[in-house]
Parts: sequence; structure tokens; C-alpha cells
Amino acid sequence: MAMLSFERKYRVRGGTILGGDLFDFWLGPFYVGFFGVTTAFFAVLGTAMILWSAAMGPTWNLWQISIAPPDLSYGLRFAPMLEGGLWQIITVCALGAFVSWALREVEICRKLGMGYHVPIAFGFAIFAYFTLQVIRPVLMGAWGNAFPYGIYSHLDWVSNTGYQYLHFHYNPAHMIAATLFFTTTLALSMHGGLVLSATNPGRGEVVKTPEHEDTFFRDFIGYSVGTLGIHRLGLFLALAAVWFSALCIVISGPFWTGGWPEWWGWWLQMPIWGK
Ligand code: UQ1
Repeated sequence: MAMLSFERKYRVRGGTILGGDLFDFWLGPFYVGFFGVTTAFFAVLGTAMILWSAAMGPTWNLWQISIAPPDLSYGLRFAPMLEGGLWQIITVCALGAFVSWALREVEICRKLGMGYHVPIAFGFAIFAYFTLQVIRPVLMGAWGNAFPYGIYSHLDWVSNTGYQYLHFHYNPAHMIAATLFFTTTLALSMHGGLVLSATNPGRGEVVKTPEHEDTFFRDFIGYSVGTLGIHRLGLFLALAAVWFSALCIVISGPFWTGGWPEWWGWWLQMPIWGK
């Protein structure tokens, strides 16, 4: 189906989940929608708060600007604007924009009669952010446990938080997350390489089929996961990586306060070692 007739068929009103016909139109190629407007609202307001906070100093050096959460002494209360209140508003705006963006994806899926895989995948990313900035700080009793908004400062937060548990690589959920991230890149590099090898066979050669792709892996390792299967596997690996990342940080503090190397005591104390 040519693109123009495809668009005439599918680029129609309806399928919205809130607001009915309100903002149910396109701006050039972009769908607007009720949630496009709420995304813009939260993004503009949040960005304005970031600029306000940056303007309060002490630096305009892009690498050094940092907007910190309230001090631990504020607990879970609202803080004055320049003492973490701006961080709190920015966090609400960020979540408002992220969730709005996901719901706009849902509405586009509904218009097209597609599955919700893309918004669900994005939902995992939102969930990871929510875990770091809301769930874990609430479990620990203070917004001050969340990370600051700054290029270097958020990296320092990751480093400091890691060392707080002595050696974060001994965190079992961190181990699983890291393994899943590496396996995701392995799967995508194999998939990208395989598809390009089949579609770029060299001058004068005919483009190859999915049967060739299957056969390559059957010859190579005795197994092909299949052309649909590799995409299911890729989505699973990526989402599992994000899930275990969220898990590895939410258990650090709320459920394990010691160093992570120490957690492995259960293994060293197993009766099988004798004494
Ligand atoms: C694969 O088997 C396959 O099916 C033909 C693909 O589809 C194009 C792939 O991209 C990849 C990478 C594989 C190999 C993967 C495994 C897990 C055997």
C-alpha cells in the first residue's frame, strides 16, 4: 500500500483514551493528542524550573550545573524552592512528561490497531526512573536519597552510592543486570550483522532470504531462534536488563544496608564446607 493511501486509511480520529476529540489532530507528520499537549506542558514547565535553579547559581558551566534533592533532614516533606523544592517540582514534571509520552504512544498504537509493545517497553524505563527517584527514597524515608540533576553530579551520585555498599559488583541483581545489558548488545550486534549480511551480499549477487539467515545459524551453532524470535528475545533481554537494574538499586538500602561482598556470607557459611 502506497504511503498516501495508507495514511488516508489510518490517519483518522478516534482511539484516544482521554479527552475524546480534544487535540485529536496532526501537526505536519506529528500526532498531537491530549497527551502530546500534557507532554509539552510538563516538559516546558520542568525545563523552566531547571533554568530557574541554574540561574540561582553558582555556575553556568554546563558540566557543573547541579540541582540537588532536599537535604536528608527534610525527610519526605516539601522543601523550600532553593533547598530542593525545585528538584521536587522538576521530578514531578519529569514523571508527568514521561507518562504523558507513553500514553501518547498508546493512543497512536490504538489508532493503528497495533500491540502496545513500544509503550510497555518505555514504561520499563519510566519504572526504573520512578524506582530511583521515588520508590527507594520513600522506602529510605528521605528525598535526599534520590540523585541530583546534573551531568557530573548524577555520575558522582552513582559512584558514591556504589561505594556506600563497598563494592557494588558483588550485588547479585547488579550482576544479572550487567549480564543482561551485555547480552542485549550481543543479540543486537548478531541480529544487525545477520540482516545486513543477507541484504548486502555484494555486487551482482541477489539479496538473500530469511531462510539464509536461519541456515547460517543452524550451520554455525545448530540452532536458529527465528526471525520473529530474535525480536522477542531482544525485547526480553532489554526489558529484563532494566528490570534487574531497578531491582539492584531498590534492594540497596531498603533491604540490604551492609556491603554487598558481605551478602555472600550465606555461601561461605554453607554446611557443605565442613568446619
Ligand atoms: C537467529 O537465529 C535469527 O533467526 C534467523 C535471527 O533473525 C534474523 C537473528 O537475528 C539472530 C541473531 C539469530 C541467532 C540468535 C540466537 C539466539 C541463536
